Amino acid sequence: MERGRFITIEGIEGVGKSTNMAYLVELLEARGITVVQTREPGGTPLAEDIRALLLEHRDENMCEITESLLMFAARAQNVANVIEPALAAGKWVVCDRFTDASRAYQGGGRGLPMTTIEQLAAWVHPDLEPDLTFLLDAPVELGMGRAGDRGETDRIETEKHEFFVRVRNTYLELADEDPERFAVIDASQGLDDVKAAVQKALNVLL
Ligand code: Z5A
Repeated sequence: MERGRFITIEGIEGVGKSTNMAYLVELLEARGITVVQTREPGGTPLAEDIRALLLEHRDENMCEITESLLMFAARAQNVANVIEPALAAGKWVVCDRFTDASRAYQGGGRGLPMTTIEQLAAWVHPDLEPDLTFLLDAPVELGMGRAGDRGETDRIETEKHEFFVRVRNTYLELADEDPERFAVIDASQGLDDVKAAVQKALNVLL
């Protein structure tokens, strides 16, 4: 059986990852492709419990090493129990965030050495890289404004503006370094234009 394809969606908060993931799945299913949707941190019951730990507010400060290890612990579960079995069965997997988020948030945002993140990535998913990564890019203020309309903020969302600027810049650097894998989409456009850009980039892969 032919192995499925692995597509990830990245970007700072509020840029439209969930919205466009739903659209992407719609496009793939319209072509008769079986799609498995997942997200990170999360995607399995245990990984969703880890997600709750990562995002909840608590009195004790979570140090950046703990945060990174928990992100990769959740990822190990998602890769082993959802992503790899689906790809092996010929299904396509669409994942809301993956290791690029660790590179951008824990590497760029928190300042953890990229070599450490790459070591964790090599341990957790030695043979797995996305076939295509959509980077939805927009200024931090715009993303925060859209996300802010939802009300509640989680632990990571309470970070300062500069943190998200570093995250955004790291995402853009990653995309620059690997233009074959990344499709950078201007997410500040209206939703119809964003969707058209998503469709165009997907057609290249298809
Ligand atoms: N994290 C990490 O640090 N390290 C890691 O390795 C991983 C994650 C995997 C949880 O992520 C946190 O974990 C996240 C990174 C960290 N922390 N932060 N910040 P998440 O993906 O669950 O949470 P999120 O990034 O905060 O996602 P989000 O807020 O749900 O945003 P979104 O999915 O990108 O946006 P959306 O819900 O699709 O859209 C937001 C609103 O904007 C909504 O009302 C839409 O209708 C509207 N929208 C969307 N597109 C448009 C356009 N083009 N025009 C107008 N309005 C639009």
